[in-house]
Amino acid sequence: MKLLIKLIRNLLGGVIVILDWVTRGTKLKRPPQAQKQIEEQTKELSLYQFFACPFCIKTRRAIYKLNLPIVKRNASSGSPYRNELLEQGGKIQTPCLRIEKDGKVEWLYESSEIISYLNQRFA
Ligand SMILES: N[C@@H](CCC(=O)N[C@@H](CS)C(=O)NCC(=O)O)C(=O)O
Repeated sequence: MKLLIKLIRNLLGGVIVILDWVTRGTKLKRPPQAQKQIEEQTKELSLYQFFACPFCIKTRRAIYKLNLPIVKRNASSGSPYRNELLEQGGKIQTPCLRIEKDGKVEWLYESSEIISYLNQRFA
């Protein structure tokens, strides 16, 4: 039964991934110098995520629209990033944005919080 639920969830997630891909439109365009600065700033960010999680898809969509080259870390079972998320972030919940600034690391959970943070900083 658990396996069936997991299968249905992944199938639905796959459908949402495809719908997202088809409908996501265009990325924000910046002058090359501004985009270079963004690339520097986003080096301190990484997104811990599951491929088919609807909250992660929503967050990845915002990242795509803002044209941010943020590294994605797969946090599903068997991945070393899962332990990293649990041990350093505090729980297994995706999406989670790892923010490293001035030698300090912050783990930001909740898709809507992550999207607001990114919009405030990069929109
Ligand atoms: N309110 C959260 C919900 C996030 C959520 O429920 N994520 C699920 C995956 S879709 C999760 O991490 N579940 C824990 C697990 O699968 O171990 C958000 O908007 O980010």
